[in-house]
Amino acid sequence: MATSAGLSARVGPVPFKDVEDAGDMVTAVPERPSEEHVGLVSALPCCTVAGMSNMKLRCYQGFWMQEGLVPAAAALQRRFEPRPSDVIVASLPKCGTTWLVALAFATLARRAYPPGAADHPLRRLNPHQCLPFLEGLFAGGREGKLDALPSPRLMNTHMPLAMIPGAVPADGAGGGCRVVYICREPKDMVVSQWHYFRRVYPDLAFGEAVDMACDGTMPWGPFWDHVLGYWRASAARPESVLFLRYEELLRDPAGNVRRLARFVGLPFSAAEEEDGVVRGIVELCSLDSLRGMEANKAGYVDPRIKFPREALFRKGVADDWKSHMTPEMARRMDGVAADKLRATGLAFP
Ligand code: PAP
Repeated sequence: MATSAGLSARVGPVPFKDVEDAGDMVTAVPERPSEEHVGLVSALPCCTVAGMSNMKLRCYQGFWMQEGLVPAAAALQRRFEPRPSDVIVASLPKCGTTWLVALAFATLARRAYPPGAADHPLRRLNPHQCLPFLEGLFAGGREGKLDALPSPRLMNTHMPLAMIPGAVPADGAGGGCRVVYICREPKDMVVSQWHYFRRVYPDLAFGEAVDMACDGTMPWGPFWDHVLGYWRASAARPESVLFLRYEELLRDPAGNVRRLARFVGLPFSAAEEEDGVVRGIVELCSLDSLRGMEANKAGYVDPRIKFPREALFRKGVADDWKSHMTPEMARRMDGVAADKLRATGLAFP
């Protein structure tokens, strides 16, 4: 288990759950006292999602989020200080986050934890426990823990890029870190979201999930603005933002793991290729492998909201929308996509 003294001597990324559990670390990093945000939150546009126990979303700087996360977004923008060696895994929910988190951790930490090792953290922890979730930490005033992590830090967020200041500085400016973004065909994201949400909110109608995506009023939405923020940054600064697609990962997982490794400055050596390290990472992080781990069969993603961890590992295919959407729903979503993505160079064929 990690200790704060032991951590400083280590190379990152280290499994974040171990850091959280280390007693002396907890006392070494006091929580930030909560700030007064009532005025900020109550002044923002609001909408509720009926099928989700009237979940309240607020529109903050153009993006909808659960109102409890607005203070986290504000604190993150004010206080997050990226290190040049940081790697941030970013996504909208249900676009391949868990898979990419696992692949990124296995790739960056492969020297300390070869993928075949019996004690690999991904064999005892849910992938989300291996990375700090930025807005979760900032929501609880616990972001001081990030400072104690050894470099390179590997972190996870659903925040739009515009809300992670300094991650990708404007053209010509120095600094920043590296961001790996994953997106997914939006109709499949909606299907995945609906199945997931229904585990806690069984009354959510599929049509409501489609409406949320089309109207933009889904957590961290609008989809288009979220994706385009990262898409445009990847075009302007390809050395800073790697833009991946879930469908491409399905088609060629090994090729995309190699891309990821090159992007973070840790390309696989000829010896690693020969030893089957890439194949080992792909196998360790495959849906069947992760689904079979005890840590992913029990427990909750977030103990407060009670989404079972096993709900993160459902079907894992492309085009599942074909067995869920009416032709009219699909046409509507495709129409919104065509409209929002016109002349951006981004498309979901
Ligand atoms: P999150 O953003 O809440 O972490 P996320 O991991 O993005 O969720 O979404 C889960 C989806 O990724 C599920 O898709 P589905 O509902 O269409 O099946 C899940 O099956 C898929 N998924 C999770 N892990 C893997 C994996 N290792 N390989 C392929 N797909 C995966």
